[in-house]
Amino acid sequence: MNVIDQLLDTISKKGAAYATLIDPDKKNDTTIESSVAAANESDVDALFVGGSLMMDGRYTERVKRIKDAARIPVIFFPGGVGQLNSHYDAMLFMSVISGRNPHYLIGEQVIAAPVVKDLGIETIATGYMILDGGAGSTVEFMSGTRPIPMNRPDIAVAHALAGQYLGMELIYLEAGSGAKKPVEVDIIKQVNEAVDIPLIVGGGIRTPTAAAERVAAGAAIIVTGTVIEKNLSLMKEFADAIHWKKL
Ligand code: 1GP
Repeated sequence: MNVIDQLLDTISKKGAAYATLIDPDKKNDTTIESSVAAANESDVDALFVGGSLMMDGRYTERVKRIKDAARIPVIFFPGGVGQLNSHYDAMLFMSVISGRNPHYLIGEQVIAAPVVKDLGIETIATGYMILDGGAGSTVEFMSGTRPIPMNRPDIAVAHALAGQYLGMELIYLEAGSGAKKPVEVDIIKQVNEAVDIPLIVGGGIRTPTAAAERVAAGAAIIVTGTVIEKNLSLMKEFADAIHWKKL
């Protein structure tokens, strides 16, 4: 089964899926194997792998270490075309549809596409929407785009619908890694009512309760990164809160 079908199957069986973000940056060099082992053991459904910045030349080597240790799908969550390599099971083939920067709407994708074809990576078309999480996130800076204000569900709904009509398989509502405030429950509700495709929600989700509230509002996939880096044992609590349909 390909990775998108596995995710959709998980969403239908468990109510929602849980992905842990591992940034293969040098700051995580010593914790990669323990993070992946904890995810394997904690009912995490997928690893998202990527980051906005690469601070040394050993990124690909770390992705290989993640893949070698993982017993769940390793999904590339791209910060840029330079992070492409053969160690991913699939990738979010994303366009930053909340922004008006042509490089991140289509430029990176054109550079990446022939390499993706050559490597044979499964692509999952994803409309990526950056919302204002209050922390001036790295992704806002690196994409050179202005985030959607958190008090404008109408703007978020219009973008998500446009993403669906453009053929996206998923919509990603991103408050930014380390956001002060995660994506508002009300925005998730309104976007979920408007579109028919699954919503990924991430950025600033720090507690299993906050994750469960977002699933109840319509999130199909929850992503956590920062909070897990600090406390691996939280993964199981997040997984239990997100998987509301008990098998
Ligand atoms: C995934 O960028 C997020 O969408 C991860 O955010 O690091 O705040 O969990 P945190």
